[in-house]
Amino acid sequence: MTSPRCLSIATSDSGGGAGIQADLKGFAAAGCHGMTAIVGVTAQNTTAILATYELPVWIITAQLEAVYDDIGVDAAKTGALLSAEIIVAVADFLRTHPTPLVVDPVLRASTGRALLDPAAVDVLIGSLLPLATVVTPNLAEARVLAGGDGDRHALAERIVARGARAVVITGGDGVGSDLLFDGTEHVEIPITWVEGTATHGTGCTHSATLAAELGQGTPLADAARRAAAVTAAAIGNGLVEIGDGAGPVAVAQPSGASQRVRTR
Ligand code: PXL
Repeated sequence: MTSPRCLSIATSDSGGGAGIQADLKGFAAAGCHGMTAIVGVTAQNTTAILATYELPVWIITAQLEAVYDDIGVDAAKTGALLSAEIIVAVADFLRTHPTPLVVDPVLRASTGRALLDPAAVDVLIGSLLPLATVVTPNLAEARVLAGGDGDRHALAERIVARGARAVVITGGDGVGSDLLFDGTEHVEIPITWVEGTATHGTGCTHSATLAAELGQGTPLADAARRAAAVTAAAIGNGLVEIGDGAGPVAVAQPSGASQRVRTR
């Protein structure tokens, strides 16, 4: 009996709030075995990213090979990928290892620093979107991916036209719902608005939970509902006392040792 195997391809946040660290907490909360292919490291706390370091592509691919060769992956997610070179390496690998894939198109930290070279956006659109089961931009990221403005329905349709199989435009920018578009139907996913200042890691928690659900075979709309609910609760539980800036969200971890069983 094994747990669903979920992989985060993303960047470390030394402050433990977002990135790889949030993804692992999200996977654990969803009862998955979490794994990582770390593409870079940030020196970061709740107030700022002080430095960013990209890992060489060979060690990123080596991490992916190590995990896929022995363990296997039921679902993966990407987070901050930092550069065009890294996106190309990750996309080349995933193209030959088809996997249910959540692409969280992280462009910028909420504290301001870019987490993707702006020149790499076209590479993300051209090489990673076509591999995505679902892409999870916030509204600002959706405008960039869609290449212009428009209402959420129009943005979602343009993003799917650019190759993603489905998109969830996350709310939280004052919008009371996430919007799922699967290429056919627009589905509003209501979000329980939770007042809270400890919001660092919100997007990562959302996409990690979505990946964990897809890895367990949950249908996309149900997986998106679950991701919205878990993320709202994690903001409600957020660790406001941690650091001087926006504290990390806190995902409720399972109380017992029991994990969901993966069926082959
Ligand atoms: O929330 C997006 C994100 C992803 N990855 C890393 C981050 C952030 C936001 O700060 O630092 C490493």
